[in-house]
Amino acid sequence: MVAADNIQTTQPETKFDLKQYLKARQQLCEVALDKSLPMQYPEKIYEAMRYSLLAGGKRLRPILCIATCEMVGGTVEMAMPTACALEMVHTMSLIHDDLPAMDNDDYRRGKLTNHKVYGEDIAILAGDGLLAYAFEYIVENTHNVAPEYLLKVVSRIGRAVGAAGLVGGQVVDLESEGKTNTTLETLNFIHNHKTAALLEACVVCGGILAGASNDDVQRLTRYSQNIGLAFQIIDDILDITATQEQLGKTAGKDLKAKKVTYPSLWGIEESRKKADQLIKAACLELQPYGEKAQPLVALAHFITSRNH
Ligand code: GRG
Repeated sequence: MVAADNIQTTQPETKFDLKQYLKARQQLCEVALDKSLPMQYPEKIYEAMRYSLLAGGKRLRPILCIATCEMVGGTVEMAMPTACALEMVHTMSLIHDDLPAMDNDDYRRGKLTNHKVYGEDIAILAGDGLLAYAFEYIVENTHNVAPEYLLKVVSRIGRAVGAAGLVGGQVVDLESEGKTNTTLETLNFIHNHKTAALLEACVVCGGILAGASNDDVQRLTRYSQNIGLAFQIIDDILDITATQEQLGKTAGKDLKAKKVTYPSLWGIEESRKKADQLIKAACLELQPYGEKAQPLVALAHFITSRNH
């Protein structure tokens, strides 16, 4: 697990202790994720699925889901199965992204990638297994939530994952490989789909589970789209400025691949400014929730202050 102690928490406006909050929430998520996927026959595939699911990471997606559910009036228990499912989906996208046919990476979350340990065949199947299980897990394990809300959640996550979301973003990313004339519009398309779509599903589904109104859903959508793009801008900056040890994966990959990124278009300082503006806009959407929005406000600031 990524230690909460390594996290910088620059949020001037609030006394909210993000470090403590993240530590407690990460621990809750680790326990829930471990329980969600017990070992069974055929052990080989469960071992491969658990290897990546329990390899650490910031657990930002489940924490966003739980925080939003609580802000809108729900509980941790209502959100936890969906939160775990979102981490399963995120993990499977990382396993597939790291495959030789895609990004061809050897390290992820500070460990060897899934295919390096289990082979490409099992890594593909581990990703498929996690994706299918995520949907089953929500439906079978969520209690005290109206079935119509669960239907909405399942539909939202399906949309975020498929060709209208992660898959679509990945396809355009692959098409842009080796091209130095990728436009800002295409770059935005890639990251709105590859990165922001799943973050949006985390936030909006957390809200839906707690019975969010249409107005809530619109606010949460705008909040999450803004933090999603800011997250990617910072990710691009970290690819240049952070070490492999800090990132837990190969650093400097974008430069090496001559990939168009936000810092390559705008420079690092301007990119940081744009990310800060997006975070400000995101937090403005949360004003109606007052004190209850503190975790989501702090999480938004964490996105721009993180160093990994
Ligand atoms: C989802 C069906 C399906 C297929 C996958 C491979 C693929 C299609 C999409 C790629 C998605 C991808 C890897 C996007 C990058 C998202 C991103 C910025 C990941 C890093 O997230 P962090 O920093 O990582 O939150 P940790 O390890 O902390 O969880």
